[in-house]
Amino acid sequence: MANFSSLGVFTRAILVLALAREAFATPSQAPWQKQGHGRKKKWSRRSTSDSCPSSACYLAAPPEISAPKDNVWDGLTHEEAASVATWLFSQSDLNLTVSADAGEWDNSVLLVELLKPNKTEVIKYIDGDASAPTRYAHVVIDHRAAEDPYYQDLIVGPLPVDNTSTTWEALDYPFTRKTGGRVRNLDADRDTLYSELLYPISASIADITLDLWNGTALGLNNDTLYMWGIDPLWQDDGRITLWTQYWNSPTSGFGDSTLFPLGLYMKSDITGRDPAQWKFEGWLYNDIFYETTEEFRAAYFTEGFVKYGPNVDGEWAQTDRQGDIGSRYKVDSDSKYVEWMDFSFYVGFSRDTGMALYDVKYKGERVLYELGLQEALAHYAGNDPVQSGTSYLDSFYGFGPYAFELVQGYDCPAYATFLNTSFYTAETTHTHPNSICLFEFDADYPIQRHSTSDYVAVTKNVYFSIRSVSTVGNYDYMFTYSFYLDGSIGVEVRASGYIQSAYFAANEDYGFKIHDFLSGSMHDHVLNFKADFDIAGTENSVQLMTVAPVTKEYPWSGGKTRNTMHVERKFVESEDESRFNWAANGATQVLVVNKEAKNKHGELRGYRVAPAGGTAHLTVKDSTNLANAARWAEYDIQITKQHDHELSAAHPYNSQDVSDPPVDFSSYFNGESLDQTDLVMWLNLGMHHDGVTSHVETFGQKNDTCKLKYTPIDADLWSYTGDVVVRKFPFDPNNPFYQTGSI
Ligand SMILES: *[C@@H]1O[C@H](CO)[C@@H](O)[C@H](O)[C@H]1NC(C)=O
Ligand SMILES: *[C@@H]1O[C@H](CO)[C@@H](O)[C@H](O)[C@H]1NC(C)=O
Ligand SMILES: *[C@@H]1O[C@H](CO)[C@@H](O)[C@H](O)[C@H]1NC(C)=O
Ligand SMILES: *[C@@H]1O[C@H](CO)[C@@H](O)[C@H](O)[C@H]1NC(C)=O
Ligand SMILES: *[C@@H]1O[C@H](CO)[C@@H](O)[C@H](O)[C@H]1NC(C)=O
Ligand SMILES: *[C@@H]1O[C@H](CO)[C@@H](O)[C@H](O)[C@H]1NC(C)=O
Ligand SMILES: *[C@@H]1O[C@H](CO)[C@@H](O)[C@H](O)[C@H]1NC(C)=O
Ligand SMILES: [Cu+2]
Repeated sequence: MANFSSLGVFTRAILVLALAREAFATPSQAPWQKQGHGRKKKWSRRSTSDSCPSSACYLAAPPEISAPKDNVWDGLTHEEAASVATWLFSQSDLNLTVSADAGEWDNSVLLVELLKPNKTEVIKYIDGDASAPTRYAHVVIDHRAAEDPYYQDLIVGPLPVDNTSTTWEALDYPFTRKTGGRVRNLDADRDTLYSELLYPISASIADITLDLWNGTALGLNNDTLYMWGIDPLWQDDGRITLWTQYWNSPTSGFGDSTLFPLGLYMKSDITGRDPAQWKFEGWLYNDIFYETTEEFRAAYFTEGFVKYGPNVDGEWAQTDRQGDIGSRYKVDSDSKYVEWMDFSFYVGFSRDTGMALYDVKYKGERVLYELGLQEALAHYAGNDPVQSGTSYLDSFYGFGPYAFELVQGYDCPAYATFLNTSFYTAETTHTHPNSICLFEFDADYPIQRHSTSDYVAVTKNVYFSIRSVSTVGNYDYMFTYSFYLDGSIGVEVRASGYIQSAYFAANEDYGFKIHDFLSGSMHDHVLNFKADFDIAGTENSVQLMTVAPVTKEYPWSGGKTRNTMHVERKFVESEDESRFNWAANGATQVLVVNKEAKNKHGELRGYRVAPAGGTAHLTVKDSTNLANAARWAEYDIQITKQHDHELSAAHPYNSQDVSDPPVDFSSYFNGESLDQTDLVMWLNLGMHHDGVTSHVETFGQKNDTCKLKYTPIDADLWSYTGDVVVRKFPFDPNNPFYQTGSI
């Protein structure tokens, strides 16, 4: 394959339909390399040769090369770090204690690393003949041997260390606050805090914690509760305030300890280093603040006191593999019916709009009656009448007739399952073989992971895609619907092919000059999808959940307000308010829910609809070209009550009578209630386009490729070790050890 330049487009727009109140993954994919072919589909298949030497058939290690310059950002060597550590401990004015022996009133070394060299010096080295910049170490000391403990940033050098020229000085040039590289340490007395304050107070209500949760937090080995709290500490009016909460203990090694809060909170004033000055300041339970233990105790033992249960570790909280690995996907090729994991759906196909999905079920319940393309608009603009006058509505040409055979190994993985599509034209039925593909794929990131000091869990993000490509004129639209293990569904459009270009003269406001007398022609793509959700039945509502900043006083905030945020919920009541755009900063979640269907926690069941990588509605307002032919392109999200007579957002002949088109989408909005009714979402994906040039290099790829043998790249999962630790003081380079711990 030769190098080639392309006036092509590689762009995408994605929506995710995610299960509400579940984490979801955003799909993303690497751009693929375009074959150089136009309307006549001719491509050079790359040969798969068996004549390669057998060694070449394995995934070869990348060749070793030599960097042109030293990597001056690469950190200290073991020897440098060890020599700095040794030197620091010989500086009596630093008064250091080795970390393992250091208590709350001893100084210790927190960090020894390379001080990043100044760019001014580095440039002279990497771009010129200067020698590499002098190296310095950045050191942080935890200075706790003082009434006012502090962290101290130091610069130590020059390196290598010697006893005459190496010095330390405060590092503060990178900081805006010039206080000699010192920052106060509010965390110096962690052990004393528990032993002198938190455990004794916890002991004073041990009868209550036993009664509530059959446990205590006393600092004993048989504790089943523990306490931790806010970060950062409250720092108001010169006082330091700590809030701690009780938590249940995990019963497994999965690192899920953040899932078991118990809802009882303790407030204390921990200003200064003298525990005698610290003060317990109250309890909070069920949003009621009690200033003293006596007050809390009295309330607790009063009849009618509301007690809630504990969160308890169990399978629900754990990330280990549960259940068997089952069959993955099944296809009825004749009926075009597909099952993958907990999903099932039917594939429909039409001349106007190509592939669509119907009766999409998750765990046996329908979530979408219909999910499919309605229309694709390419609205151009330019200083000439042809570009300015062009606004293709592509269903006129049809997506079905242009859904050609897919290229195995390029459009879809070679192992994909392929389906045929057919359409009627000129008294014939045409079949395009292999024009829909179905395949599983491993995302380049896991869908879940967690590590602890002695356990790691990670789950492959295997997803399932169905794809077709319609090449309508110069443009190739690649449509992909993807299904994920977390229940989410991705809708993705990628555009490729050739741009439509403009003559360059006086066209500056509409694009870039990209060849001798050529301009890219700016245009908006907007593609409308119908998503007819049915959540636990057809009667559904749309909830808008907005995260909003708020200034608020709480029962526990001591009469002061706090600047924070909260969630505001409302429903889209009718078609009078059901055409809108994605909120700035992703602040508003759009949820299709069923008010009558709650999950076991009492929350509404539903799907969230979210943009995931670029959506757009039409920039042009009240388009002169289109008049009423594409009102569907005006907003990101539009919701109507379902009617059998409001079947599609568009009509393939809308372009023939733009003022009075066969389907004027805006007339669907006539104030009907959207409260618990069968509703349809009309969602736009889009891209703002502008031609630029690109040049594709093949980076020395040979024509012949060999089949990859996977055996040598299978990972040995039991070789997982964790961190390699090399002790620096004393320096012990020959005895590394392994540990996966929090620092
Ligand atoms: C040095 O640190 C120790 C505690 O490790 C402390 O007792 C002593 O007062 C400190 N010396 C000076 C001069 O600060
Ligand atoms: C790096 O730049 C800072 C800020 O200009 C300067 O204070 C510092 O001395 C420089 N460091 C070296 C090693 O030249
Ligand atoms: C620096 O001095 C220490 C003792 O003060 C000595 O052990 C060490 O060898 C000296 N290092 C160098 C490089 O002279
Ligand atoms: C309470 O905790 C103790 C000790 O942890 C345990 O032996 C006992 O079974 C627990 N009781 C209940 C009711 O869970
Ligand atoms: C926990 O240990 C302490 C001290 O060893 C003991 O007094 C207490 O009874 C134990 N609590 C339980 C619930 O076993
Ligand atoms: C697809 O079309 C090809 C070519 O006409 C035919 O051989 C094949 O059986 C068709 N597949 C299905 C599932 O209909
Ligand atoms: C690849 O094949 C083409 C046509 O056979 C040939 O012209 C070209 O030189 C080959 N390229 C390489 C890198 O072998
Ligand atoms: Cu485009």
